[in-house]
Amino acid sequence: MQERRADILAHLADGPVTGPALAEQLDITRAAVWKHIEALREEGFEIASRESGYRLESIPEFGGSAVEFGLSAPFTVEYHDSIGSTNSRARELAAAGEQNAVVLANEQTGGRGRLDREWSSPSGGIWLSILLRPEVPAVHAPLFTLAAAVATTRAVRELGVDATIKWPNDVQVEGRKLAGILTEMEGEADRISWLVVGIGLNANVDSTQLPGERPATSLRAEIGDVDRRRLTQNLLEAFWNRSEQTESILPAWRELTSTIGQRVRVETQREEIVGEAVGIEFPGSLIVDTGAEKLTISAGDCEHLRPAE
Ligand code: BT5
Repeated sequence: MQERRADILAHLADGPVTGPALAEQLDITRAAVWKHIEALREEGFEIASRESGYRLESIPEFGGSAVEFGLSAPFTVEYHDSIGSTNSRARELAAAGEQNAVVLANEQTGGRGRLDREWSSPSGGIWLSILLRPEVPAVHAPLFTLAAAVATTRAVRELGVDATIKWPNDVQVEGRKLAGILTEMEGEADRISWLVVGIGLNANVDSTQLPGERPATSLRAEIGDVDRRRLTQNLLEAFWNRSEQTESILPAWRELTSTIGQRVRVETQREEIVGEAVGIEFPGSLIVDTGAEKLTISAGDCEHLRPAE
């Protein structure tokens, strides 16, 4: 959101304030104040003008300024009603030199999963990508994927959804996929240049619109429609806090996973491994005990077979 608009909203949050008072506090002209108020109204903020001044009556259900308003994380939020892929747009912002930016969409027409799979993104979901430039070596990148899974799981648990994480990046409810994460990055071995963490959360969408071997699920199917603005804020705040304390990510992930202790089949690019998932290690590798040996797997698709005896 434009910085001035954020300032105006911050002033309005404390109660009615007159145009001249706003102009003085922000050191801009009254005409400029009026223009910003009009722009906010166009974004869906209901702002009444009375004798006592401008009054904020309601915040839009969803959108960039709506999510930025009251957000306790240093992100700017660019909103699209419909876009190809928020990850692709965030990569453009990365190329333009930006950081701490979020691209948020109501619908994607070309949503992507891992390995160029399609990610179905109907209107009503929370499809977002977070652009960061963390000062860490490239091998740390998987931690941010895990942090996104932790943040998403915690945010939906607060709404009463019994979600768990399936290694490495699926948020599930009773074995059905509720959210997926796609991390992309560029950098040298010793330093990440940019990192884009894409989160796709099936929020206010019909689960019948979603694919998947076992049909996917949505928040609408689990608990009914949710306040996407608050949920997105909670998710972004949780992600930001984790990304600032990377040592907290693995312990938090272990608490929320349903993979450890399961018999699993993991398909990597080279082989298929079957065994008991016994742990996760920095920076996010799964340890599988095949009976003959313990293998450390850094990437792959994991299927839960049944709990290990
Ligand atoms: C993922 O891939 O789970 C990563 C999904 C990341 C999507 C976000 S949305 C915002 C950002 N912008 C993007 O373009 N992408 C990111 P993977 O683990 O490969 O799972 C993909 C598989 O999940 C597909 O092959 C389908 O079987 C299934 N799938 C597709 N759409 C789904 C949905 N909406 N919900 C649940 N499962 C889905």
